Amino acid sequence: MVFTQSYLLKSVKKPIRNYLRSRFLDTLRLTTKGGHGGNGLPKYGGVGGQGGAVYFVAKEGKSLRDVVTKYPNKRAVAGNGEESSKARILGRRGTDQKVEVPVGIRVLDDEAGSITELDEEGKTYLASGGGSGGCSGNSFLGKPGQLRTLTLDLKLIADVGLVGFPNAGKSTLVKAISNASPKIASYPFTTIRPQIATIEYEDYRQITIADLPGLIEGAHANFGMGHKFLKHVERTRLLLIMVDVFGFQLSQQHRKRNCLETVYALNKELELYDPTLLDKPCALIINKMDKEGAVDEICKYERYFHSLQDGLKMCPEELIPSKLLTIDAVVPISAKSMKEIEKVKHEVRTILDLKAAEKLHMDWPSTRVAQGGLFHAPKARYTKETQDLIKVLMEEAKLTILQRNKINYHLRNGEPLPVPKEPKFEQEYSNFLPVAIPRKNIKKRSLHTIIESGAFDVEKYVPHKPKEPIEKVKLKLQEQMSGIKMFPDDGRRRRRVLRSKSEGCMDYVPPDRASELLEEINERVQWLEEMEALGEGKKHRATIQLQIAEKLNELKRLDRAKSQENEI
Ligand SMILES: Nc1nc2c(ncn2[C@@H]2O[C@H](COP(=O)(O)OP(=O)(O)OP(=O)(O)O)[C@@H](O)[C@H]2O)c(=O)[nH]1
Ligand SMILES: [Mg+2]
Repeated sequence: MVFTQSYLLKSVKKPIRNYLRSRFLDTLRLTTKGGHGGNGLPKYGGVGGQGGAVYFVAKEGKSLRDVVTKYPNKRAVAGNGEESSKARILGRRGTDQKVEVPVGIRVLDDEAGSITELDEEGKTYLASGGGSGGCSGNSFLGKPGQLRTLTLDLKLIADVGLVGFPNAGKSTLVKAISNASPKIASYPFTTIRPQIATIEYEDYRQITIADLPGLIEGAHANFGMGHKFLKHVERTRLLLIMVDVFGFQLSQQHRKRNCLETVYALNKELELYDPTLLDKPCALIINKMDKEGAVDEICKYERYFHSLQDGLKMCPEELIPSKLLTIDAVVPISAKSMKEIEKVKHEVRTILDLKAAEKLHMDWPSTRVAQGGLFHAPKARYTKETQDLIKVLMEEAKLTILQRNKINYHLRNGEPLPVPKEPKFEQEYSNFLPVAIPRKNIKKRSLHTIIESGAFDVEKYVPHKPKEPIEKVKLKLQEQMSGIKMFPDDGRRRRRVLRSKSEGCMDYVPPDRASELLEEINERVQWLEEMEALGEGKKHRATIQLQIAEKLNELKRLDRAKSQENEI
């Protein structure tokens, strides 16, 4: 009997779904108490030490579970102040208690509500002050420290919040794009506690993503996991809404929703939790595109994803939200087969950067922001040695300040150095080129006038005359000039070219070479005499005498030839 009873009790204690027992804590009630002030010593006017204080200090990597481990009773108490004594008139201050809490904690008071947010590493909050030490002002009796009961509420800090129905493939996507390895299974609510993963890019940029437990229709009424995890998307900068291309059906008793309806349902749940969440930038991920018929399915609703307003007519009344999400990007993917995963990464980064730029009222890509930094990441890095070498080369090359600035700009940007360009004539000297000034009163010529001007006449073909050999031409010319026949007669009668008198040309009469030679000799003799008279004869005498001798020889040869002709 006893055995049966204990067996039954045991079986009652055993949890039905073990995996639902989460070690994840996101709220914790903690009692804090400042240290008691030490008593004074009236005999000597000694003052007791001040009681220690309890502080909350935000620390990266800590969890609320760590707080519970350190303070199992959920009480953090600071040390009491030292009592004044003969040996130590002024009592020592009690030791402070520093409670290390995770970054992202909101401290709540039962009466005052939210008091502070410890959303940065090292941020501190004084939870309970210590009591003052005993002195003449308080009859040398130390005061008790402050006692408070505070709630620590953790809101995860991630850049991207992943929201979707169960089984949509959220964890599969997180596994594909980040370093995390969350639990993946084909049953709903596989993920039962939020998990933060980091997406790393090739340029070492890191973006954190929060994988949240699935939401279901009616989560606001605490169905499924309820809304309790939605607080973790409050601090995210981008909502990643994920849906199964074939929609979602929790069980046979529930209605099947297609993928467009699931988007409206998620929209409604977010709105019911906090309508301001809908103002966040949002990307819609449609998963399981590898499944058969997925393309046909997505084609049915594709145009409504970009404008949810238009699709409202297809939305069941109970799912219609009063405020709609603005979807910045729609990315169909297959998380399981890792298809289009890079596109998700790219979209996430682009949207975050764009929104950050918009917040700063900047253009994108910015022209006003200095090169380098977040928005102008260098494409390549020049080593210090290369940069120094380029600087020396710039000095050597005596570049202008403008040219140096241009090269420095490329160095800073990690871009290839500019290639020097040959100045284009037209560009460099265009100012100097003659400008064709159009004539005033230009009249258009008619086609008839143009044809008459001979512009369309085709030139007649004139065959090219073969050239006479140069030596032959030279001999002919000599013959003409001297009047002596040097060119042997080829027996053919030469045609005399007679030009008309109207052209101003006379019949050609070869001059007498002998009289010509005599004239030339006389000219030279006279010229030499003149030179001799001027005292310049010595300079030219030899040359002129040589020329005269040559002419005389030629004259002799002519004379001999003539006498021979006469003899014949
Ligand atoms: N065919 C196919 N199956 C997928 C794809 N992505 C995920 N799944 C499957 O869908 C099931 C659910 O995947 P999870 O990643 O656990 O889904 P979840 O959205 O995290 O689910 P909860 O944690 O329960 O909210 C698993 O059996 C996955 O193998 C996909 O792209 N194609
Ligand atoms: Mg999951």
